[in-house]
Amino acid sequence: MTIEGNLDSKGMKFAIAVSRFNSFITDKLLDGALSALRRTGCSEGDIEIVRTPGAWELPLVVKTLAEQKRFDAVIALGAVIRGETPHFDYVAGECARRLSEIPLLTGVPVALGVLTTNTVEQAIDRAGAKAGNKGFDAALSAIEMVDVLRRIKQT
Ligand code: INI
Repeated sequence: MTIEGNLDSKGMKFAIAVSRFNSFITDKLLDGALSALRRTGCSEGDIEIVRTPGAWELPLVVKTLAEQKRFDAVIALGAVIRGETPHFDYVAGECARRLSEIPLLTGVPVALGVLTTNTVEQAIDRAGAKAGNKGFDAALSAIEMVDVLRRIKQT
């Protein structure tokens, strides 16, 4: 038997936590995530968007949202660009590491849509230019995770 999640988000509730730092990139990631949710059937009223100052602040906001149990999944969006910060390794590493702990603590899936790139060009490419839109991809992962967890629990 294979258990696999579908990409139908009708009736699912999502929170999107999106950082304002590098908003010229994160706005595109948000557009991508919203497009994926809408195109798979999610209603506008089932999506809440929360802004954070930067990627560093995402884990606490995502944890707070996940703990509320109001959402089937939380999508975290941000952009950490190496060229712009000597703190890249701390901000990028800690953000991803702490986000990864939240689903295990809360049981709520968290999709990682935080870009960590060496250059602005790479970030642009991954936010809808040449290399797809990682916000779109993160939202699809969230939808699939909600469905696959439901299916596992039903068996
Ligand atoms: N935050 C980001 O989301 N991306 C970055 O590239 C970045 N840089 O370059 O520093 C960044 N810094 C801000 C950080 O996330 C916090 O908001 C700040 O340190 C205040 O806590």
